[in-house]
Amino acid sequence: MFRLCLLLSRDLCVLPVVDVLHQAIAGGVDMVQLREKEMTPREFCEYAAPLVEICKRNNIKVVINDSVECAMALDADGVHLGQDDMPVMLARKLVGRDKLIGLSTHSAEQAEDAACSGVDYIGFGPIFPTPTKGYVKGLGPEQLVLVRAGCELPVLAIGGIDADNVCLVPRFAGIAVSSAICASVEPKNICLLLCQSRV
Ligand code: TZP
Ligand code: MG
Repeated sequence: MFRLCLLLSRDLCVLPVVDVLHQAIAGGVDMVQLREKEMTPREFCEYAAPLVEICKRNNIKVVINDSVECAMALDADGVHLGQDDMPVMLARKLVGRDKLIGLSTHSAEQAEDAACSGVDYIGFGPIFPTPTKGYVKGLGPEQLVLVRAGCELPVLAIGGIDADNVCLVPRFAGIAVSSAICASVEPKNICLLLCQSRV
């Protein structure tokens, strides 16, 4: 089970991305997802390689958004897939049993389907509205109870979570957070606050 996953996106960061990562690690994140939608695979691999190394040195799990190929090339801990990405079964064939596969889900039905799909954890959201992905409406934290009823996998609540609303997210769920950490001038303190809410 993961407590706090940082969704690290360079363009959201106000501090240098390496500083954000170091501060987030110091603040207690236990997973990092590298999420870049605009980079070419070449740019991404060059950008991500040192970040993967920092996570490994600090024993923090690091997963790559979308790209099984980049995850494998970088020897990351795993890959995070969306509903329209490579089917989980095929991704598993490529990455093997020892790597993590996460899957984004957006309804209790998708979470239930994920339960027997071979993934290691699910993301569920958006919990709250968030400009990061253009969601003007959240599903609401209470939906996580339905998700839990149909899916025993570790679940990361995602979408619009910050230090003010995190208390509304049930504690059986971990949280995945991007802008509240990346866009802060004090990422470590935000992470400490977010982590406190999970104990
Ligand atoms: N999937 C659902 S909401 C979201 C993703 C990738 C964005 C999360 O970013 P933030 O800034 O924490 O809302
Ligand atoms: Mg995706």
